[in-house]
Amino acid sequence: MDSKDRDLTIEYVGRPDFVTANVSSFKYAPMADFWDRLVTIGIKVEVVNNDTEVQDLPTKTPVKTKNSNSNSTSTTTDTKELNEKVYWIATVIKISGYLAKLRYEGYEDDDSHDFWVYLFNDDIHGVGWCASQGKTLVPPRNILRKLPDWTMYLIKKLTGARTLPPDLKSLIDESLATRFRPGMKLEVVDKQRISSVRVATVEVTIGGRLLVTYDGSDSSFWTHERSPLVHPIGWAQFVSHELIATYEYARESLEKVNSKRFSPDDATWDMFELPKNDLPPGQRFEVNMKIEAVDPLNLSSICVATVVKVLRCNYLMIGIDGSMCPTGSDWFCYHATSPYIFPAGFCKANNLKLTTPNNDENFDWTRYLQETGAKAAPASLFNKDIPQHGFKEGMLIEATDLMQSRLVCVATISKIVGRLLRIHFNGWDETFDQWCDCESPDLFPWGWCRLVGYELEPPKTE
Ligand code: MLZ
Repeated sequence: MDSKDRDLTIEYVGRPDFVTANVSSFKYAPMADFWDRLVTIGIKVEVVNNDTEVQDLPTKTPVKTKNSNSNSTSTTTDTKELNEKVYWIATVIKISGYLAKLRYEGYEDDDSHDFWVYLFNDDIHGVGWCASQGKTLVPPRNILRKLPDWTMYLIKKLTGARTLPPDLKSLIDESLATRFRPGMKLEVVDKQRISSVRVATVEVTIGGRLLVTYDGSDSSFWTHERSPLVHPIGWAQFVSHELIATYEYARESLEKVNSKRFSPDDATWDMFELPKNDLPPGQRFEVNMKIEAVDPLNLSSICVATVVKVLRCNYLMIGIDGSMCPTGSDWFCYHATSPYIFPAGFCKANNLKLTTPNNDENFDWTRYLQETGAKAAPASLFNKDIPQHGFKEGMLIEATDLMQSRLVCVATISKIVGRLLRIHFNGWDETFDQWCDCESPDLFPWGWCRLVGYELEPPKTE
């Protein structure tokens, strides 16, 4: 792993104006469902004591510390080998994504020695770990000077204290587990022709992200296993989506879906969270209905668009009015419940810029519908759920640049409209901004890159 991203993540987190989104706000982030309960302000941890000269200090006093959670007893020994890591207790003062600001026990209100750590780091453990591993607890020199009888102090401080669970490492590993593996086949939107899907093979998996290579080509694509752009084998044929593949594949893949018999390398339907088809009874999107939609090829823009095709299972093919290719190669597929489609008038109601056909400044929906002889899709058809996400404007996150999806970048939530977040990439022009759903799998908590071992793109500086 690059030291560049470690420094960046830690360097930023110490800034006074720095606010990050909580891990629990990200639906699909590792440990999102329990992190905020596990890691709270005030919990105590055992952390490597990097006060180097501490290594030379005599540790003659056998010390007993008792932790309320573990009931284990740690005894410091006087047989500590030189250069062996020693530890000390610290309290979590602040939490930022997967990082925490710690203060060594004994510094009380003195914040001048506070330091940030990745909580998943191998140097951080729950209280009781040193005892169980025969590791030594020694205070930093400053504290030792202040508190010669620090053992009693520690016992008092640790009584009833909360700490990290002893199995944190396995909880982390479990939350990073994926059913996708290199060699697996799936169907992925063709990045060169977004109206089609192609068969692709997984090359790399990392933190739920997938690097896939389109079969029969050298072209590859970074995406996420929960992205709406990836599908199980047989999906295109089943929902009647355009597919670029051999005739054999088309036939066999449909057979596989119908018989539910897949090859060992196939990504199967149970590996995907399929959209719910809960449209109001008797109501359907219809061809030629007008909507507003996030442009998948320019995610900073919400455009006037048309339902050009209705596929099976309520998938819709959509085209952007005024810029549709005559061949239909830039039509794109959103599910009817997608958070990226809106009823006509959505932008106006939310004071957002609507990209209109021919950039007509005086665009008016009523007139446009008359002129085109089309009708607007009824508002009742659209997904109106707004999850309780906890994101706030100004929060920093790590986010995939979906136009260059290899890049995970430092980003800020610059605007929130219901469940829609406007993601601004720090240092980059606003034309790089992208509208993302609050449940997008391409948004990550601060420290995620470091957690999974992926390079974080720093803000652009000039
Ligand atoms: N080379 C590209 C990189 C853009 C990446 C922006 N990420 C937020 C460019 O300069 O356009």
